[in-house]
Amino acid sequence: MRTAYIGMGANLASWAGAPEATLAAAALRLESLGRVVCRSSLYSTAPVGFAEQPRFVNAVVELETALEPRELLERLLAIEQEFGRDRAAGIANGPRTLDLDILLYGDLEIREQGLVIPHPRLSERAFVLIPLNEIAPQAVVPGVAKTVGQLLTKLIEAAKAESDAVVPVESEAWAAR
Ligand code: PH2
Ligand code: MG
Ligand code: MG
Repeated sequence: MRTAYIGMGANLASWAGAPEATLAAAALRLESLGRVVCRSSLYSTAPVGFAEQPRFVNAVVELETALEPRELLERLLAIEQEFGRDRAAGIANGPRTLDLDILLYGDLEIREQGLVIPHPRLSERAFVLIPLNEIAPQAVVPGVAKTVGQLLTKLIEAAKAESDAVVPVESEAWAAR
């Protein structure tokens, strides 16, 4: 048995309903792949990578599974399809009814065609790290040898450093009154 963390995302309605309802129904379907040990809260998140699309709902679940990574991936893709995911029609990073990504799979590092674990953009994505940190702050991310909590702290620091929305202004005239 291995512990895998599965990232879930949706920003289009499916037959199950709005993205929240899709994620709830899909989390139940994940029970067919192992044991869903815990689930993060749901988060409404700004789209990353392609801005002109609806906000996403994201969550992460912890799955204890006996499936090998490749088999797990195939089964996740099949569940995406059950919920109406049409990869052929979709644009990269574009809107989707359901996205299920393997974020971590035990302490394994895999780099194969179509299967990269840990998820290659895990460290840059707050919509992944925040829900993952909620349920597994101590999980170690192989390859970078940092915990999820440490990666989130780093991401927050980097975001603060880059943000120019509100920055202090040094002014002698202002200081002199
Ligand atoms: N997924 C993407 C691209 N951009 N943005 C948010 N907020 N949430 C996602 O799940 C997401 C995204 C590609 O998988
Ligand atoms: Mg994804
Ligand atoms: Mg995906």
